Amino acid sequence: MRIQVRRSQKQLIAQNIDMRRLVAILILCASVTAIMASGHGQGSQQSQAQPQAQPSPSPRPAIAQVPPEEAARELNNPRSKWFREAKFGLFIHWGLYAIPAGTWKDKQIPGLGEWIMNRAKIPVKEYELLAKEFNPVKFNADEWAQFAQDAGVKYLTITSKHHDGFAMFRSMVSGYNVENGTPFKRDVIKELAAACAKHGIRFCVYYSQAQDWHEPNGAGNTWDFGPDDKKDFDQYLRDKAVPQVRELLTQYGPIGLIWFDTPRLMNEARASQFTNLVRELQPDTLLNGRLGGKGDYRSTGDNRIPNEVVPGVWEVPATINDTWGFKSYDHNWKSVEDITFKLVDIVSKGGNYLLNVGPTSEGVIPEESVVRLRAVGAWLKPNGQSIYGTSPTAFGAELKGKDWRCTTKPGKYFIHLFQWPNGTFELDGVKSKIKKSYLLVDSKNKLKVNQSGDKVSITLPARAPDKVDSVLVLEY
Ligand code: FHN
Repeated sequence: MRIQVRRSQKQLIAQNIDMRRLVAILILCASVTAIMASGHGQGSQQSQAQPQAQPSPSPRPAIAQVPPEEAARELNNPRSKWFREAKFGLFIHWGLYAIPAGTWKDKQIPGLGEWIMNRAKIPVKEYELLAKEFNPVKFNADEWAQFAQDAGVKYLTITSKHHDGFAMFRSMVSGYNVENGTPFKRDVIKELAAACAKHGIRFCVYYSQAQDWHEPNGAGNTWDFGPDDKKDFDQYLRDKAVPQVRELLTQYGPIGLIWFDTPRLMNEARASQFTNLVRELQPDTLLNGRLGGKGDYRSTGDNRIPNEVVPGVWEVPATINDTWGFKSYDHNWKSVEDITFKLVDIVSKGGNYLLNVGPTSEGVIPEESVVRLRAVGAWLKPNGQSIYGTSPTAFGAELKGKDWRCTTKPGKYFIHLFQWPNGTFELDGVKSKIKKSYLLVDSKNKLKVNQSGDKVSITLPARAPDKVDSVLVLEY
């Protein structure tokens, strides 16, 4: 396999900033135009499209590019250091929608599990009765945090309130919450925050700041409350969303990041109410890119992986099947091979992978998700140093295929081999002198390196040490 070595991302940014600025601005304009034209923009106030878990086949970019100086700002932000190093996070979508689990009045409702209220146009008065049934007696925060640790994720982001408006935490602002409005009477966010702290997992919360189908003035519920443009959205922000975010920031210790979503009706002024609150109460907390104002990092579209290295700080939110919230009949689980590849692929392009699980109404993370994520965690144990804290590929030609990927640290290339080559692995265009090479799981056994000019050839053992991804290290 023959490839060209490229300079590092930081060098490129530093040395080519002027030349690239114009190109980047043009790309940015094209990306934004394409996203807005498609009507799917995360920041588009016009977009009423109901999201799908799977990417649509449209050519819109997975993520809007930003100018190089903006990417550099994201990368140099000390607040985002832990996030840049973490690379792998666990998303949890859990709420009342886990009870119907995709079926309403004996009918399977198409679309995402957590969107059932909207898709079936369930009136608030009917939907809110689910709270009286919510009693997830098998929920064990410690087991969830242990699972997150076993899976090798470094942060966990849970829905503290999704679009249905139901808070999974004790709230003085609205009685429509898990502690005051259900037979369960326990604060899920409190228990999970404590368990994550114990297991060394950064605790983060998702909060649907704009859509709230329970509130007359929240965005999204047009079947009970009429069109959004007739609503007093600022009343909803003032009396529910902003005070609830205040509760999240004051009741549960450090919050790694707040994951806002679908910024309908949001604008800079409205977004700044949240930004100011976060900066005032927890200045270290990161803001994601879907608030409706400037965030500390950006998300791709759901399940959208860019085709190339993307400068800056970003994350791919992704489903493990085809829904976020639990659906009893969604069995389209991604394989361990696919998840591992996606993790490495995303990291080699400079991003984080935020992989979702949707627990049941009993408080159980589906076994199919557990088995798969534990397998990824087992791979990460000996191979984690090729993921956590790494930088993107030094090459790039490999991104056209799926045989291998590269992640880097100073003085090291980690070559992830998804196809085990027959005898030798060859690199072309290597400018540095390779000092040694070995398999990450067998670092004592040095492999034979032949370097002639910028061509490098490594002699490999006959068998791959890992059937999914064997990591070859080249030190220079
Ligand atoms: O509408 C939500 C959806 O339910 C889910 O929470 C995803 C996760 O990225 N965000 C929105 C759609 O993009």
